[in-house]
Amino acid sequence: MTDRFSFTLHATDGKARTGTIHTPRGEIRTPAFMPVGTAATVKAMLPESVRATGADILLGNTYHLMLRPTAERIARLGGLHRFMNWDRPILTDSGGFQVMSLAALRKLTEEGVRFSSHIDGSKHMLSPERSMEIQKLLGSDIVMCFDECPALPATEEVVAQSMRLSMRWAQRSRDAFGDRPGHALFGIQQGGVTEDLRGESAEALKAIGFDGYAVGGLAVGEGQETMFSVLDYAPGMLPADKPRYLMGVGKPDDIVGAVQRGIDMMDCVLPSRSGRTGQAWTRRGQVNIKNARHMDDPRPLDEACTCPACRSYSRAYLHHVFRAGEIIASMLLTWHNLHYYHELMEGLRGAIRAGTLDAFVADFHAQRAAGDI
Ligand code: PRF
Ligand code: ZN
Repeated sequence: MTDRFSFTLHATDGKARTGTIHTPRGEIRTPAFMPVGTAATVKAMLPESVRATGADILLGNTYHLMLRPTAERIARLGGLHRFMNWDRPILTDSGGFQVMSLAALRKLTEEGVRFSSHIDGSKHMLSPERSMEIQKLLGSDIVMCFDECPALPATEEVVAQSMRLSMRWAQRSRDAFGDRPGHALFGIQQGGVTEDLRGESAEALKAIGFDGYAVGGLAVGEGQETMFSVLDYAPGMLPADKPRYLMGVGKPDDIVGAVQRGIDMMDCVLPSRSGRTGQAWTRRGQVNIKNARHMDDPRPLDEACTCPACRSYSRAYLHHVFRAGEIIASMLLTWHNLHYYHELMEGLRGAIRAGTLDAFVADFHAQRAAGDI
């Protein structure tokens, strides 16, 4: 254990990197996938089960927690780690992105965003200073700058103005965060799909100086091909000796492509959310457990998977409990999906260390092309 936040690179393979982020609450093996625990829970999972799937770190949300149960209440109860019974690292998103996608009556100014809660309509304000205060009250280990992510498609002028606002907010986030040993503050690059704007954003962030750098503003409907074309240059604009985090990504093939392009951390609701809608992710691609073809199938979801859902239950059982609306369906499918995602990350880390990433990625795509069954 160290009382400082630091990042050690172990190996690279092409642009891909593997390393360890050291925090006082434990180590994060990179490339890392972060399950999303929006409302102080990874839905349908106990924290010890999330850990058993291979998670080193969870993501929490400023926006949801400030509204319910409030950051002040969580602080009085000993902070988010104790509140939700997860003592390992937590990264919190800053709220701006969620305000824009969830809140009503938003009013954006230089100061910040005024909005009405999607829960009860109550009025709130988020600014760089308030977001830093909330993330401190929560006890977050990795704090994200307060930024604005423009909805795409948008004109280059709109994206440029939004990015420059986010860079002014990044400076205010840095000033408000102050010096908190053991806690990290990450900057967020914006600039849409325009290389010059991504470059301008990276230079602004580097001039301020952060403990890590996120690529924001992607996976907002531009499609994988466009996202990858931005990832061909965006991570290389950020410091090589700091973690690089791609926000809100993604499907397994998005993750593989992002890691190949130099990304170290990712988060996505997909494995947990799709577990609750009957979608499973396996080596062979996506499986819809609702499908009638599973009704009499005694085999597991994936005979090569060692998760509890695959070790002890048949496809027929998973199909049945899902169709019957039983809670265990969400539990088992979420467990399987998180296990699959973390096994994929472990495979990527091992391949980068061994210098065999190309072969690993070729095999990843070949197994998916073979399809389920
Ligand atoms: N900014 C923040 N959170 C985010 C994003 C962003 O651009 C995205 C974009 N995919 C997801 N979550 N603060
Ligand atoms: Zn499984």
